[in-house]
Amino acid sequence: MEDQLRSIETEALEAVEKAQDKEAIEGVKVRFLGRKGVLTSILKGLGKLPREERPRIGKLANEVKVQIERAIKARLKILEKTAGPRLIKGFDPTLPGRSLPLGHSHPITQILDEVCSVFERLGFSAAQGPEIELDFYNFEALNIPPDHPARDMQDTFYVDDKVLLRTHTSPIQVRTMELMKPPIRIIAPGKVYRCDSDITHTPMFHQVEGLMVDEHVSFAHLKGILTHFAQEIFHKDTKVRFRPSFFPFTEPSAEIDIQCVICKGDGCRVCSQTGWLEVLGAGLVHPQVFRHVGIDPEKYSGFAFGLGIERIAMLKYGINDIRLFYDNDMRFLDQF
Ligand code: 2NL
Repeated sequence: MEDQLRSIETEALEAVEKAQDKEAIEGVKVRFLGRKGVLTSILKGLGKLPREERPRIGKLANEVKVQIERAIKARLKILEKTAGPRLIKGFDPTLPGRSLPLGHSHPITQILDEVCSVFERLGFSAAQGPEIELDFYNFEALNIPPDHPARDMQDTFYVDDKVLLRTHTSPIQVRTMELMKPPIRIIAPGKVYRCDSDITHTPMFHQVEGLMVDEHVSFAHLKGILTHFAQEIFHKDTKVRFRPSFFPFTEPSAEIDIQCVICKGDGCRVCSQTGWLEVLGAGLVHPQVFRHVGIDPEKYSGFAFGLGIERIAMLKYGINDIRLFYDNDMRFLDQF
């Protein structure tokens, strides 16, 4: 068996060297490595050998296979280099064809997918909901009272006094809590709408919110998961800082900064000389929110967070005008 393998190797390597074109190489490949090839039939017959012989012969057969493959690759390379253009009536069929322009997903979609996949790897499932929402799911259930500034006509697009375009993706999470019993671990990606437009705001932008509800969920879980998130999206050594903040729907609340990706904390224009960039808002779900959806705040606790995708994309790529994402200028979009 061993001798047979050796002579197959010699024979194959000679055949490879003799081959003058791609077709000949293909023939050698079929003869030795193909489905009905010499080597394949040996590998198939391994089972018939005495048990103690199998590993050694198997290994040798594999080595021979690798040698032949390597020789074929090397020979193809040489043939490619030496093959001159073959003219057929003034037309060279070996010239490469004209390539068709190949599209790709929008940079915002790319970041959105990336953010979602970080949380999906941690066991969060993506949930969906309507972009045209009821006031109850967008504000009321989130402990945002009727006179709260966030409801101001200047920020919210109203359809009528009870119906509006969602201003964040929180209503997805409110709806999920209404339908599901804890444990809950979801992310809510999607489009949101606010009446605002300048170099850092567009009337439509993308948000990802997240929610984890169970018994004994603590601020420590929030810190661990969001630190991991920042280090996956930016850099594995990214420094993060949790600052006390306020949201009507969480208590306590925090804003999360990463060390400036541009100046690494020294202070620059992007971070307004602070060395830090705000990337997330988060907190422990307010008991009043739990009561609105019928979850017992004595038994369960949870954390929630929210982030703007455009903002993450701008920081990650050093883009200073958000409107570039929506001008549909291919010279800009094709860079991603
Ligand atoms: C930010 C802040 C945040 C949440 C969103 C949330 C959702 C439910 C209950 C409680 Cl259903 N909280 N979401 C919590 C804290 C912050 O987003 O700056 N977003 C861009």
